[in-house]
Amino acid sequence: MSCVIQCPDTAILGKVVKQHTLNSQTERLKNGNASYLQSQFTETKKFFDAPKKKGNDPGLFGIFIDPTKCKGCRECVEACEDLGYNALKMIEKEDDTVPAYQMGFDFFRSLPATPKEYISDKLPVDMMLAEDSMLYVGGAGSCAGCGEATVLRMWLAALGYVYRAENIGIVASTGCNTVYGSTYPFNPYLVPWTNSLFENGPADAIGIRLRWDQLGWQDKQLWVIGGDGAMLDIGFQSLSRVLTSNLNIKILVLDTQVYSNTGGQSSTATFTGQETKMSQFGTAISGKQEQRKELGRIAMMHPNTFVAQTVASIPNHFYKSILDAASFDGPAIVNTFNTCQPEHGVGDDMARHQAKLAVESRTFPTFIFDPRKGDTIRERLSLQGNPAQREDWYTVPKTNEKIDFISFARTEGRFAKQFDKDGNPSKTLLAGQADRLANWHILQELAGLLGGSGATAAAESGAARSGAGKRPPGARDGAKKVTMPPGAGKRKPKLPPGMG
Ligand SMILES: Cc1ncc(C[n+]2csc(CCOP(=O)(O)OP(=O)(O)O)c2C)c(N)n1
Ligand code: SF4
Ligand code: SF4
Repeated sequence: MSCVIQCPDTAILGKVVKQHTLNSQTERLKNGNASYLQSQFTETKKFFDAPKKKGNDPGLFGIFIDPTKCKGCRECVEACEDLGYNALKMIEKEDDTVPAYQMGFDFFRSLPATPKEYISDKLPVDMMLAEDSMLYVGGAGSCAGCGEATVLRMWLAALGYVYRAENIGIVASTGCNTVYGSTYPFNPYLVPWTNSLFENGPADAIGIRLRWDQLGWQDKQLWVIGGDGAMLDIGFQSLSRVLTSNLNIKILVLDTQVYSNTGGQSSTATFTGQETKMSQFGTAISGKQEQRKELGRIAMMHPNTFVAQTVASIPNHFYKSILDAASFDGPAIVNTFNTCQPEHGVGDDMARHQAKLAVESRTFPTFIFDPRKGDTIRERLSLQGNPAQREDWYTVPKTNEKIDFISFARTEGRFAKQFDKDGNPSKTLLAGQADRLANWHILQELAGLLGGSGATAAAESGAARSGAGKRPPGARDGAKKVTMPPGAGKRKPKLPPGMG
């Protein structure tokens, strides 16, 4: 199912069907395609062997491609290969292949939905089998392989599965998402969507929320989406206002570390050493010199606010972040790392891979800060999702290779000029490395995994200047507890009727 989850364009879908249903559907076909279509379904351990063992009806599993939506990014093949299945391969769109795949997809659509008994509520990845999850249906004008589109699909899948389409509304801040999300005559969303301006998505949402609450629609999900330009820069004040409002407004940030839609200008989310349209690599400056602003850290310091940072390539963490944000009674923000192929200088099939590497290399650590978990920051903050949580860097057990920010930068075109002909990193990139380590140390310290009051300050002040970023002596000696106001985080989440 990884292929289905990771496809940015809803072009590859899976279904489970019972043998007698498949037989009756293919028997009705008069065109001689019955045996071909039967052969597209197979017996798997999960849907066939396991139910059979328990004495239940086994199901047959099939995966189908919609040739009208597939942009040929190869993300599905990469995801499948990474799991070691190698079940998919790319073929050309030709005059004889397209009609065959269209016929297969039409048949797929004519079948009934996957029966509920094959979708486990305990396995978030199963959600993509449910019809209620299909709220981002493809047809968007995004680039092939765009990381943002996969995040939008998975986000709406989780919300649709739990809350249903009729209980969801979107306020979009101008950016790539509004352009590919509203290019006439296509509309990838099956839920209401509105766009005001680049800078005021969160402010727009306050008006909608207040009106919805007047109408008694307290349980409906209202989400604002926007890029790092919208949320960290030009709409930052508006965002901060929402996070201080105690209102049930949720924010999804599509962080591509640049203003993607207008051609890749730097934002405050841009990494040190990254080359962008406003931080070119040349004789005067060599790529971005400032340190990245950490929206997640800033958001945590707002009162009674849920904050998560996550990636689509770790689906369980991603779905948990979205659903915990959705059930939180108050403002919630989920910041996601998104690959933007033209601006990051990576292949069309690399969004999943690069997001995973961004986590492993501390470039973009995952975390969940949930005020419901307790009164102290360390009780509220979980660094789950990151490998080797107590270490500076993660080392791959099999190869003993240390994965750091420089390893990540080596794989992307946006940092290419920061390496000399022998592959040595520049001073700027070393400063970027120190900045990423300093950020990681702050998160470790807040989560209670790194002690010592001087740890953060020493790491941060050294980061941009020297590229050192060393862990200070005695750093593990138990962090001080930070107390939150009494009663904070004790409110019970409200769910729409029937969803407890
Ligand atoms: C006030 C204002 N300034 C500039 C623009 C032009 N503009 C439209 S989209 C955009 C960039 C959006 O970047 P980001 O929010 O990071 O989203 P992305 O496109 O990267 O997903 C800019 C500068 C605008 N619409 N309004
Ligand atoms: S090649 Fe890309 S668009 Fe086509 S099905 Fe695979 S992931 Fe989806
Ligand atoms: S420019 Fe980047 S963010 Fe925008 S659609 Fe293309 S890949 Fe996605």
